[in-house]
Amino acid sequence: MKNSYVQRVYAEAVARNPGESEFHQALREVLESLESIIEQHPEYEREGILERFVEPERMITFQVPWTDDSGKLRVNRGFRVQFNSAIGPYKGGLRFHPTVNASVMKFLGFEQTLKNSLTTLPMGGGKGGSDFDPHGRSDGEIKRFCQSFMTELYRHIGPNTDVPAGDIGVGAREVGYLFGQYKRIVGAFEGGVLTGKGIPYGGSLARTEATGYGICYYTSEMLRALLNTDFVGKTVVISGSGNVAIFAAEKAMALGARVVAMSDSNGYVYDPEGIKLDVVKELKLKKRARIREYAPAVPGSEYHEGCKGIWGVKCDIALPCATQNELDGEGAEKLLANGVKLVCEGANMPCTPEAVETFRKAGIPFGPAKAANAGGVSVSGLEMSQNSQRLSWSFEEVDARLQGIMKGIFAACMAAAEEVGKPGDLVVGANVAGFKKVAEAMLAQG
Ligand code: NDP
Ligand code: 2IT
Repeated sequence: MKNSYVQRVYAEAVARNPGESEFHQALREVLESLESIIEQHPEYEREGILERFVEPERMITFQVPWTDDSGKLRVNRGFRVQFNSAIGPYKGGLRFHPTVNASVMKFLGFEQTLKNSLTTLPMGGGKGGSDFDPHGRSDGEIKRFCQSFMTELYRHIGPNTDVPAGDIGVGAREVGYLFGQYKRIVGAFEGGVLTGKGIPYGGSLARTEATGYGICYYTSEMLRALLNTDFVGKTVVISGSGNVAIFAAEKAMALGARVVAMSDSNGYVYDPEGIKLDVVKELKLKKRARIREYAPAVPGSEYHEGCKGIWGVKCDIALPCATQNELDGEGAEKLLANGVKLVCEGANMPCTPEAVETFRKAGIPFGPAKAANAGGVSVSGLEMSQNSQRLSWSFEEVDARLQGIMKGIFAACMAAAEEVGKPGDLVVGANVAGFKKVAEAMLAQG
């Protein structure tokens, strides 16, 4: 960091949010990218644009009491970070995972602000969730937890103020329970208050697939523009086996690739013949089981304990789709040693700064999360549009719009990177392109 305004804002943000390493990491990467456009716009400093950009507009924490199946009362902590509303109502997912804390919420809300700007749809940035661990919980426990969570959250959200959706540990089932409780409390059917809803009550077709499909549409653009090739015949490794990973795998296969490894938080499976996605879907989406059960079900495949080992599997394309900081410098070195040709982030901030630097030094095309995984929130935006119209579009129509949005995001990242003298640097391009619109909107609104 060379610019004194950027340095000062970063130092102050670090001091104000002590110990919040994920938030610091996201801030540093973005602020470093913005130096040249900050220098071109002295009014940003005068108007405190960066100071406002790095400080959540509102941060809510609350108690979530719920009763487990044995009758014991338990308490978790709930969060909603309303990060930036310059270009639309706060929008972003809810995460239920034991690692959720203020730092994770702020990094995700900050990233979401830029991601949502890139989509071209009118959505500000937000995020929420809880340190609740859904693993091993019965359906009744999940329902009671969601109802208690919404009993506090409802007063902070609304179709024109803040629109949550899913993220890790929150899928269609949880969104359903959350929506039911919201409706019960406010006494009105406000479909646009949550996205990722089930199809019978206002969900959008293709929202389930959107994040994963969008990652592959973005990766296809990278392959075409930067390597003059496509997915056909490529070997792909995808970490995770949740919503994002499964539909990234589905689209990569449909585009002609062979996906040879997937993982969960315990370990990974390697299937040299190509992962059988119907088996993964059955295990992870239907049975909520562990990925290790894939190996006994599919002869010729292998299960390995430990999720980081997946980066040692030889591949052309790596798509980290599980969680933050899952791919570190060591993992990046292993991928390079095995001849990886492209890396594209599906999860939010899955690559550590060391991993990103390793790919950059090696000249490997690298797709940043806030651009590559923006397909999910884009279709959430389209779900809001459909709810406002009281219409629902066909799968094909939503998918066609998603493809158009992802191509547009790629083009915007390339153009912004070029504009600041970093051609082909999609990290810088995504940050600059996302920030410009947010900054202009903040300036205009005073
Ligand atoms: P899911 O809960 O559906 O799946 C998460 C997957 O990642 C599971 O396989 C899980 O394993 C694994 N995982 C989670 N935490 C860890 C961890 N600490 N270490 C190792 N593996 C882990 O979540 P999603 O697929 O929805 O989300 C995945 C990523 O994509 C997240 O970073 C999320 O923020 C991001 N994202 C999601 C969007 C969406 O629309 N859902 C949109 C854009 C980004 P296990 O089963 O063992 O828990
Ligand atoms: O990280 C993300 O973009 C999401 N979890 C999706 C958010 C949304 O509002 O659809």
